Amino acid sequence: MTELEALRRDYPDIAADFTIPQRWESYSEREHATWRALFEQQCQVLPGRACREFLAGIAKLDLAPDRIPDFERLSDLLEAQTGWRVVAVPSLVPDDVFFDHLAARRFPAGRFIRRPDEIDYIEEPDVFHDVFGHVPMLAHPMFADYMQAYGKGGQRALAEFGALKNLARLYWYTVEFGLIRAPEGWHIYGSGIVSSRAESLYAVESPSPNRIGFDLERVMRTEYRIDDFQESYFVIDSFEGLLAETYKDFAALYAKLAQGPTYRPGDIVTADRVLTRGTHSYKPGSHLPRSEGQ
Ligand code: HBI
Ligand code: FE
Repeated sequence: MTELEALRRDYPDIAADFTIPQRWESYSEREHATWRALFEQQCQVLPGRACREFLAGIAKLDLAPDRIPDFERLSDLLEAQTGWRVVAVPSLVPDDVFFDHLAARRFPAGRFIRRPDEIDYIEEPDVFHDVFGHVPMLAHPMFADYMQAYGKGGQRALAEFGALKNLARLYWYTVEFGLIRAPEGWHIYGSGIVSSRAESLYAVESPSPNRIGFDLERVMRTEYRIDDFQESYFVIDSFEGLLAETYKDFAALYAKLAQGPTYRPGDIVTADRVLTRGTHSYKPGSHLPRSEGQ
């Protein structure tokens, strides 16, 4: 049975591109209340910590605590800004499907919302992570282009052995867990951080993680952790600069990456522009290390 056929049992109306109708009317009051609780919690921590482009996106897209957004209405506002739309999916979709959506400027967002007992941590992306975490940055023209470039890069990387792993690391350390330079230090733009209260505080203020100036090859050589706060964050100077990196010859880069070292999540190397060297002392819920692909 294919992945799509398996999903069809729970989602009879799933399409070939893994999209489903959002059925906004079907959200319960309890589900809207979960959105509201998460939204209000983040509004308390993000001013002064999230970058201004993220906060501007929230305002431009009329994102508000009262209700889970209706994707059609949200997409109309987003499309007017950058040409992107948001489509509903069950949760994680296969890599090729994900890349095809991004390359077409469609962001696949989980339809479900976490249960109240999962407020602080979920394994699969829900509507709060996907819409609150990812969509505001898609209202920023440079970032919108960067995400599409990632989708196109992914389509090509699928054909090249090993390249997907390198590209997925870039996504992880930018789109999901990226920081950007600010006059007073660094601000958050990564969706995995902005959608988590605890990691928003940790990423900006904790002395525990390394904060290292972004370098494309360095990031593509660095494994990541999926089960705990990041040990290293990579700090970009600007979204213009990040987008410019995607115009590099990735085929030559992948060939180079096939040789040479792979770094562990907490490593610091000689060539790094180190902004803060982590103490690694604060390890919330630290369990055994687990990283990508394990
Ligand atoms: N699907 N819905 C969804 N969201 C993601 O962030 C996502 C995905 N499928 C694959 C994927 N991410 C990554 O494995 C790729 O970026 C490599
Ligand atoms: Fe995400």
